[in-house]
Amino acid sequence: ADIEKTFIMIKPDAVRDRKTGLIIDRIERCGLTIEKMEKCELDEDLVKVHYAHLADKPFFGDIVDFMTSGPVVKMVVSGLSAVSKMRTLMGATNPLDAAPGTIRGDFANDVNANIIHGSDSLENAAIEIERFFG
Ligand code: YYY
Ligand code: MG
Repeated sequence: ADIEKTFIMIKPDAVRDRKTGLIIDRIERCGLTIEKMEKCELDEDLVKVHYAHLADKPFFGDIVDFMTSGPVVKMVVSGLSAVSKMRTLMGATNPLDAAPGTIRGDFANDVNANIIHGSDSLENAAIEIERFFG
């Protein structure tokens, strides 16, 4: 396995509910390292670019509204197989399908407000790190 960097974002629901520390604890327990971290608010244009792959879905407006509803905590996380390890740790996109013990399985109830974002490939990780920290 290679050391990789991935882009992680704790979404507004989790920040509002003060789950940031619990989520960081789970990431570090997996042996992953927080390289960069910043709390910030996202503007609508950035959210639209980030979720452009879903622009034709009926729930796209809900994603934009939700992701601009309050501050997020954005991170660069590194470690062995960090991209896939974080996807496993996060659990399925829909919290109803996310296994117990995963971040979404344990903290999320709603597919739109599903607590955390993580890059889905090494290629997208590089693009997203540049998008949010470049
Ligand atoms: O990468 P991941 O977040 O697990 O899923 P995506 O398919 O990239 O969707 C991004 C984002 O869109 C998801 O985290 C919540 C929202 N969403 C939704 O509200 N309803 C769906 N049916 C699918 C996705
Ligand atoms: Mg995705």
